[in-house]
Amino acid sequence: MADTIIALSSGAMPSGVAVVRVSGPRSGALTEALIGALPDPRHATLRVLRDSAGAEIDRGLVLWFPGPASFTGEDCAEFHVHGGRAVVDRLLAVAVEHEGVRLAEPGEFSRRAFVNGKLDLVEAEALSDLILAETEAQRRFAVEQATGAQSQLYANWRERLLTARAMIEAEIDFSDEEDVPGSVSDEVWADVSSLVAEIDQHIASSDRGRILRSGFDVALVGAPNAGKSTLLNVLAGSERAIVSAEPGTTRDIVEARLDLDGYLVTIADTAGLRETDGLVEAEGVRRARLRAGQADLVLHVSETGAFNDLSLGDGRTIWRVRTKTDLVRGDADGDADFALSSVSGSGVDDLVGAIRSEVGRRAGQTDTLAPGRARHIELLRTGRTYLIDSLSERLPLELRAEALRLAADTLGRITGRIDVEEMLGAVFSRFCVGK
Ligand SMILES: Nc1nc2c(ncn2[C@@H]2O[C@H](COP(=O)(O)OP(=O)(O)O)[C@@H](O)[C@H]2O)c(=O)[nH]1
Ligand SMILES: [Mg+2]
Repeated sequence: MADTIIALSSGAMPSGVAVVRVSGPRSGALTEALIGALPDPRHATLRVLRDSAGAEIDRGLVLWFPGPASFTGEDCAEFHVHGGRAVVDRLLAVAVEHEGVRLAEPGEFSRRAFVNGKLDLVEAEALSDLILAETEAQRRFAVEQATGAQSQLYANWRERLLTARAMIEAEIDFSDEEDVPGSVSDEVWADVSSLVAEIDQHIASSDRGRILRSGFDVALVGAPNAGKSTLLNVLAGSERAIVSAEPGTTRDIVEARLDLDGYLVTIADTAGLRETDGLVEAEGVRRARLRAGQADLVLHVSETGAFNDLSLGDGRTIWRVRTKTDLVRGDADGDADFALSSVSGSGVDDLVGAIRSEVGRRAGQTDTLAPGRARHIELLRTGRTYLIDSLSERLPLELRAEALRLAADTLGRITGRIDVEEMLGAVFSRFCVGK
């Protein structure tokens, strides 16, 4: 018999209410032991919860969800008790005294829901995203994926490939019979080619998915003392980074997370770029370059208006930001895109406004689905490689059909339809306890 698992499923205590969730075959027996007779299924009922000696633990709403009509598909119960540490600790302690009942591991409820076919992997991941969502765009992205639209797309692709493979195998089987009509394979390969194009387009939108899900990454870089940390603090609206007239103060990367029009924007303050003998500062400079090399947007900050080449490689969007305009008179902006003073505040709104529109543009307003997780993108890329193999006319038809099967399996792994046992641990262990 599977273990019956129990955990606090609601957030930080103390709180008005805490929700403790139980799932597994002994849920009913445990609930009866705590409150007496089971309440009607799915009806919130006020009950006293008692330990085995009959002493009251607390009183609260109890819900009984007999499987399979429950979140996990198993028998489940919920106890809505007062959100005090000691209340919840006592309830959990009393519960795990029962044979076959133990505390849940991170993500274990969702994992059971997946195993019992209540959710596919994409939906389970989306649920975890929904719980972690801090901004409106993240919430919308997670909801879209949680409702299965993305899963449906992959299921359709997989279906097409399985059909294609069946047609090719039929052709292989009948190829020595004279009266088979003209090859159907041209049509099949044309469809596989167009599927490659669709997958390419989908992968190309992964930047958008990543920005929606993980946020838009901005890196502040430039010479020491240019005013990077001060600018970060102004953008964050709080003293996040240490500001000092002494050059080389910032070594670690300091981040501020902003919500701009519902999009999560992460701004990273970095060590000033300069040659240095200090080991710690040199490491800071290395990290600054690395971060800038991966950022969605680099703000190149300079107090002089002179901007040396950052040599960050191709594809970086770099904006030149002249700082400390309160200290200079007249026009000395050089070739800056923005000029501002973190002290007087002038010019700061222009920069924020520009970041706002850049994020909106790059995150896109369209409804097309975008993959937001590295796991999905990796599998899409692998699937695409198999499709390219299948299109190779140099290969015997048997191998081309096999490549179609491998591609279909790879797409099946995204939603978890295909042997996923080995990656379940990786997916669900990152969930929080009680989920
Ligand atoms: N007058 C003026 N001083 C500034 C401005 N921004 C930064 N500073 C000063 O310049 C010095 C270096 O700033 P900091 O933000 O630590 O530079 P960082 O090394 O690029 O992080 C500090 O003394 C700041 O107070 C500004 O807009 N106007
Ligand atoms: Mg600094």
